[in-house]
Amino acid sequence: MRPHTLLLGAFVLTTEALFHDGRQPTLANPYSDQIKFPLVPVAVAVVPTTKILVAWSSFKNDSFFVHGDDITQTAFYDPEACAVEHFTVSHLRHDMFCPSISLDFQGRIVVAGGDTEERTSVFDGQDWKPVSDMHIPRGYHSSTILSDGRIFTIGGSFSGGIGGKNGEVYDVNKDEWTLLSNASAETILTKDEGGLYRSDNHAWLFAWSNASVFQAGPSTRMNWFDINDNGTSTPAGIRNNDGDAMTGTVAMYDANKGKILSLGGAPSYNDSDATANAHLITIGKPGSQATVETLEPMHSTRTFANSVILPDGKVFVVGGQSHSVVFSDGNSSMIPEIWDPETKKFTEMAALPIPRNYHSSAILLPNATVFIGGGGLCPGECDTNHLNAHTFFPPYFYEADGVTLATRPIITSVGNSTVQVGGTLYATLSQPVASNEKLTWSMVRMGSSTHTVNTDQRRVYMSPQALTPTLFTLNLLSDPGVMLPGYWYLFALLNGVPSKAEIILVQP
Ligand SMILES: *[C@@H]1O[C@H](CO)[C@@H](O)[C@H](O)[C@H]1NC(C)=O
Ligand SMILES: *[C@@H]1O[C@H](CO)[C@@H](O)[C@H](O)[C@H]1NC(C)=O
Ligand SMILES: *[C@@H]1O[C@H](CO)[C@@H](O)[C@H](O)[C@H]1NC(C)=O
Ligand SMILES: *[C@@H]1O[C@H](CO)[C@@H](O)[C@H](O)[C@H]1NC(C)=O
Ligand SMILES: *[C@@H]1O[C@H](CO)[C@@H](O)[C@H](O)[C@H]1NC(C)=O
Ligand SMILES: *[C@@H]1O[C@H](CO)[C@@H](O)[C@H](O)[C@H]1NC(C)=O
Ligand SMILES: *[C@@H]1O[C@H](CO)[C@@H](O)[C@H](O)[C@H]1NC(C)=O
Ligand SMILES: *[C@@H]1O[C@H](CO)[C@@H](O)[C@H](O)[C@H]1NC(C)=O
Ligand SMILES: [Cu+2]
Repeated sequence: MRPHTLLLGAFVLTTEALFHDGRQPTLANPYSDQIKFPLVPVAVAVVPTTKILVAWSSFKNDSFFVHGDDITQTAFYDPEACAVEHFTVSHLRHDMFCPSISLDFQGRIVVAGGDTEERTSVFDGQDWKPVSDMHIPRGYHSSTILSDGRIFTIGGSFSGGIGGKNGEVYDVNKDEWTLLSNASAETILTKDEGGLYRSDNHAWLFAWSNASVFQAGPSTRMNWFDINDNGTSTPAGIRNNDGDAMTGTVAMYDANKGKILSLGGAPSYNDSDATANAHLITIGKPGSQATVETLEPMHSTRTFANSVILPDGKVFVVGGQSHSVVFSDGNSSMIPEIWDPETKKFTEMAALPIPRNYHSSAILLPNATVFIGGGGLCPGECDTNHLNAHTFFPPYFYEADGVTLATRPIITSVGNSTVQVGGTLYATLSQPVASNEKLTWSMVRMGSSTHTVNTDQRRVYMSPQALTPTLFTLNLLSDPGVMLPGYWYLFALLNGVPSKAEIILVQP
C-alpha cells in the first residue's frame, strides 16, 4: 500500500500503543499518550481507501524557508497499528508547506501551491502524482471542491508575490486550471495590519448548490462566488458584530439546513488580540443574503484554533492563542471546548497536554476520536516545534461517571459502500435497538486540516427507516452541492454514542 518506489528514505519510525500503561481515557484525561512524529504534522488528511492519516511539514521536518528545496517531508500514521512511517517526497518538485487542500470525488487529496507556489500534486491513495501548475502562484489561499467536481481556489499572497490572487478553477478530469479573471480577490480582503500579504489569506470557502461557493470569512463581509464564465461575486451580508476574523475557524456542522459555525480569529494575522466570538451563519439559495445569529461566546478567546465536527453534530474547537504571535506558544488557549447545537452553549474540556497554535492540525478519525497535532515549524531553530500528536476521546465515549467506557453500536455491514447522491444506503447493526433507546445516523465528509482550514468537512444527518429490528435504510440528500460527492464517514449513534465509521463513496 505504501508508495515506496517513488520515495526516498522510507522507514518506520515508531510503533507504540495509544496508552502504554493500559489505562483507558476518561473525561478528566481524554488524551492518549503522546504519539511521536518525525516531523511537525502541519497538514493532515485521512486517506479514504486505507484509513491512514497522511501528514506533512515542509522540505524540512521542523523548519522551513521560502524557496527551500522543492521536496516535502511526509509521514503516514496508522491509528489502528499505532505506527508512523516517514518519507521524503521529491519527485513532485513540490514543497507542499502552506498549501490549499481538497478531497475530490474519487477521494484523491489535491494539494496546490504553498512553498512551491504554482505546483499542484495529488495523493491517490497509493502514490503522490504531479499534475498541472496553477496559473497564479499562491500560498495561504484556500480551495474547495464544487458540486460539479471541479476545485475552486482564491487568495494566497503569502507566496508567489503580493496581490491579484483572483480565482481559478481546476478540472480534475482534464487536469486543467482555468483563470476566473472576474472572481476578484479584492472581494475577500480583510483590513489586516500586515497588508495585502495577509489580507487575502485562508478564505472560508463552502461549496453549495449549482457549483456555487459561499465565502463565510475571515473578512466580516461574506460573499457568494459563481464560477461560470470568468466568475462573479455577490455580497451575502456581514457577520453581525464580528470584525475580520483572520485564522478563525468554521464548520458546516448541519449541511441539511445550511448551518455554519464560525469561531474566534483576530483582526490581523500576527500580533493581534483574538476574540471568543461565535456566530451561526445560515445559507440558502446561492446569491441570497446569509442569516447570522450572534451566539454566546466561547469560554476562551482564540486564533489559530482548529474545529472538528463530531458525528453527533457538536463542534470541538481546540488550541489557538488569545493573542496571535506566529511561531510562539505565548498566551496559549489550553482548554478546548465543545459547542452543542441543541443548547447553543460551549462546554470546556480537560486542558491540552501540549499547546497547539500556528501550524497545528486537528481532524476526525474513523474511530470517532480526534487527531490533534503539530504546531511550530519555524524559519529556524525554535522551541515551539511539536513533532507529535495526541488522540482526543470526546465525552460521548463515557458513561455519566466520566470513567466507564460507553457501549458503542456496531455497524456490521452496509448494503453498498458506493452510493449515488440522493440514493439509499442499507445498514445493519449488530443488535436490535430497544424501544427506549434513541438511534440516529449521520455522515461526515472526510477532510483535511492545515492552518485552521478544513473546507472538506461537513455533516449531514439522515432519518432511518427500520426494515427489520437491525436493518435500516438511509436516504441521502439529493443536492450534490450539499451532499458533496466523495468519501464520507457513516456513523450510527445509539443514545448519542457513535459507532466506528463505515467509509462510504458518494458518487455524482
Ligand atoms: C528528517 O528527520 C529524519 C529522521 O527523523 C532524518 O533522517 C532526516 O534526515 C530529516 N530530514 C531533513 C531534511 O531534515
Ligand atoms: C477506538 O475507540 C475506543 C473507545 O471506544 C478505544 O478503546 C480504542 O483504543 C480506539 N482505537 C483507536 C485506534 O483509536
Ligand atoms: C445555476 O447557475 C447558473 C449560472 O449562474 C444559472 O444560469 C442557473 O439558472 C442556475 N440553476 C439553478 C437551478 O439555480
Ligand atoms: C473572460 O475574460 C477574458 C479576458 O479577461 C475575455 O477575453 C473574455 O471575453 C471573458 N469572457 C467572458 C465570458 O466574459
Ligand atoms: C464581474 O463581476 C461583477 C461582480 O462580481 C459583476 O457585476 C459583473 O457582471 C461581472 N462581469 C462579467 C463580465 O462577468
Ligand atoms: C509577529 O509579531 C511579533 C510580536 O510583535 C513580532 O515579534 C514578530 O516579528 C511578528 N512576526 C511576523 C512574521 O510578522
Ligand atoms: C500575551 O498577550 C498580550 C496581549 O493580550 C501581549 O501584550 C503579550 O505580548 C502576549 N505575550 C506573548 C508572550 O505573546
Ligand atoms: C452498488 O453500487 C454500484 C456502483 O454504484 C452499482 O454498480 C451496484 O449495482 C450496487 N449494488 C447494489 C447491490 O446496489
Ligand atoms: Cu504556514
